[in-house]
Amino acid sequence: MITIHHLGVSQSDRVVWLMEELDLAYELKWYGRGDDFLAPDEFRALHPMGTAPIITDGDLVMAESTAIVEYVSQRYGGGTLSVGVDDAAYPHYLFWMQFNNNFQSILFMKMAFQAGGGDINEPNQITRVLKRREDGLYICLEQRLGASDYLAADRFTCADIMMMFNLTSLEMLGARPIGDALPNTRDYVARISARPAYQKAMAIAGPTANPP
Ligand SMILES: N[C@@H](CCC(=O)N[C@@H](CS)C(=O)NCC(=O)O)C(=O)O
Repeated sequence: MITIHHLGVSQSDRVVWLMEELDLAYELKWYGRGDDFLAPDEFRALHPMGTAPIITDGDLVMAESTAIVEYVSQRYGGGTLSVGVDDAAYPHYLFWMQFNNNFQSILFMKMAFQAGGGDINEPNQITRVLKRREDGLYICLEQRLGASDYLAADRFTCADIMMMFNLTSLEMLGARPIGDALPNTRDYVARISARPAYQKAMAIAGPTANPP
């Protein structure tokens, strides 16, 4: 059985959500964050990456949520929440599965810039690049969600599981609030949040959940 090594308030809630969508059994092991909000030594000892999520599956120890989600979907979910290479939506699936790391690289660059005393509103080469790239991410989301109810295909897929954390939990770290300025994305968040498996997963392991 897969064990999800879950760090409180983290992207490992995606893996719990996927398991609930697929109705798969799993063990959940909680780890609390330290005073520095980072993963504790016990968690970091699991894998050299030291970032959440990490899963163990027999001898396999795996990090990186995009890889974990696709692994579980294909190996244990029959690929029903993935998009196959022969499907017309396959290029969209590839793009939106990678979007998470693009999205977070811009956000963390912005955070690092601000933590170093940078003023994000002062026009210079760095702030121009950051703003242009950040704008691009949200324009891309709005356009896609104006044309499709789901990101990768005309049905719910793993790409939607990869996206939600960025549109909800990451606001606390400086991601743009998803409100009236982003109406398609706002409606998408409402649509996906209504899924029973999402609600169950967030109650178990979401940002406001507590260890059992
Ligand atoms: N690209 C990685 C990012 C993982 C990541 O940054 N995880 C954060 C939690 S959301 C983490 O482990 N933070 C604690 C730390 O770095 O010690 C993934 O998708 O798995």
